[in-house]
Amino acid sequence: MLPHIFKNIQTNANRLALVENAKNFSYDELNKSSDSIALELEKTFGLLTGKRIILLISPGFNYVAALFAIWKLRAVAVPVFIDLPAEALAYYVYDSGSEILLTDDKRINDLESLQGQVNIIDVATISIENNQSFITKVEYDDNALIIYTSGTTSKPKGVLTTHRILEAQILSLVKAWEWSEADSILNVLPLHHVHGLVNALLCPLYSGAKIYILPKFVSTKVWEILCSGQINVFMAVPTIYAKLISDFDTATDTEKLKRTEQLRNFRLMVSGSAALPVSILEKWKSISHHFLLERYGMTEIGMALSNPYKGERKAGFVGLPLPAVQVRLFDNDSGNLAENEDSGEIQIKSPAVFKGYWNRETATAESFTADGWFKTGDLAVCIDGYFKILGRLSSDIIKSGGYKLSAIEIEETLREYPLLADCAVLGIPDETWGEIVVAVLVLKDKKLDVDTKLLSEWLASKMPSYKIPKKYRIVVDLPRNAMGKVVKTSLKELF
Ligand code: MCA
Ligand code: AMP
Repeated sequence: MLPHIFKNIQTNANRLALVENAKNFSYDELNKSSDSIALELEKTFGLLTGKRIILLISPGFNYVAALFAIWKLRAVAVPVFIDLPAEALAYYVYDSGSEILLTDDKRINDLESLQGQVNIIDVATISIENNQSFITKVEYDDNALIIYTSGTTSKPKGVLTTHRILEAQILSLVKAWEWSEADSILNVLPLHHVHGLVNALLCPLYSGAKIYILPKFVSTKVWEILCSGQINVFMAVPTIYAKLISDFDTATDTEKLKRTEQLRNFRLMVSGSAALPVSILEKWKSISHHFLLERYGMTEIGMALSNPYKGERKAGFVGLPLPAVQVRLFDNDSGNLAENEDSGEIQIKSPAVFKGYWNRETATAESFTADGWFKTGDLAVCIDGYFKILGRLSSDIIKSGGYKLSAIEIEETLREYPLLADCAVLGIPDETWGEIVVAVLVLKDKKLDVDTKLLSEWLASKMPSYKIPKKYRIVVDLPRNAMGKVVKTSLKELF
């Protein structure tokens, strides 16, 4: 993927690559800036081949320049959530074995507690040397990226991909969705996940297209850029469409007409990362005249299923296998493939499947069948060739606003709170977020109460804010089955 992108950067040197905060950056500027960062890092730290480097930079030019510098150095980029508290960051530094953390002025002053554990570099202070280029020896089978994902174990695991795997993920979408250099996308997604990073950043850069980038989703700002006449592609999670719809509903009739006219001109609008409710699809269709293209993917496999770019899109379905992706539905009860229209676990083989979980051989081996199919943990049916997601095999995985959250991880952190004897974390359905995280608490001293505002503040120092429960209930004891396992379904009634 990188060799192609760098050729592309040179052939497209004068083309506009990124627009951030009304400032334009060409492909050439990206190239030069990433060269300067790579030169500076190599000068300071020596050869960095295979070394992991944490990327804690807001979405924008500096992020992309730093990412390319890491790749030019043949190092491995580890992007993390930009607002991650320092205490939580320490886990990613330790787990990935990163010796360098690249950041910018937004975070540079609040990372003191990490001094001594990792070398912290503010990329914005590296001066751009226009007359010196960095000669990269990057290869397709170099490790390229580690993206952390929550699972059914307590701590997030790093999903490792090489440049070859990344290129397979990109090419499949470039072909299927007909990306070209004439495209211009608005990217409002976080860049520590595949959706924002691969689908909405690397696909356009691979194609020589233009990216309008926002560091954070702000509904009014997004509407403004969508209606600027500069954009023809948009991708988001269902929650973002829900938020845009509720903003649209408050606009004047003239404004509504203007927005509708602008959206009509788009080439492509995509939804993914979580189930798109048909109500949102219908409402967005009435606003934009676009039948959202819903697709299905996962950090470990890139995108696997997609409604067609040309051809029939079906509401409530995630479509058909993407180019080079083999998909099967496996009935884990019978140990056979699901037949006819029966449900089964989605299992995948493709050149876009990850290399393994970072430093976790057992977990990697367990995530594949003996004959090499990746087990997604998602349940689906296939009707007339179109796949429909029915849910997850594990109820401990929660999808909120497109983020995958682990109930077990949140529970383990909660249990460290001095006033709590036990807890159970679950996801409950929510119109805007898909699901929201809620927690049921058992107190050590049953006569006392717990201030849940203080509890949330305590959690905010340990985990990203999107993992913090939005509601709490206190019970005397958690209901358990004969095996001693908490019966979470009965706890849902409390909410
Ligand atoms: C923000 N909050 C959330 C979430 N996001 N809580 C639960 N779930 C969330 N997803 C918290 C905030 O920290 C804040 O907490 C409160 O909710 C309100 O925040 P608000 O400002 O209204 O939200 P926001 O900042 O507008 O964020 C909503 C969002 C964001 C834009 C939908 O969550 C987002 O960018 N989601 C996209 C995630 C994504 O890209 N997932 C892809 C991974 P407080 O009030 O306490 O401060 S999946 C993937 O990559 C696979 C491969 C795939 O298929 O795509
Ligand atoms: P992540 O592990 O964060 O990459 O999220 C991947 C998970 O998101 C998948 O395993 C699915 O459970 C879910 N997902 C992604 N796209 C869709 C979709 N279109 N419909 C339903 N679930 C989806």
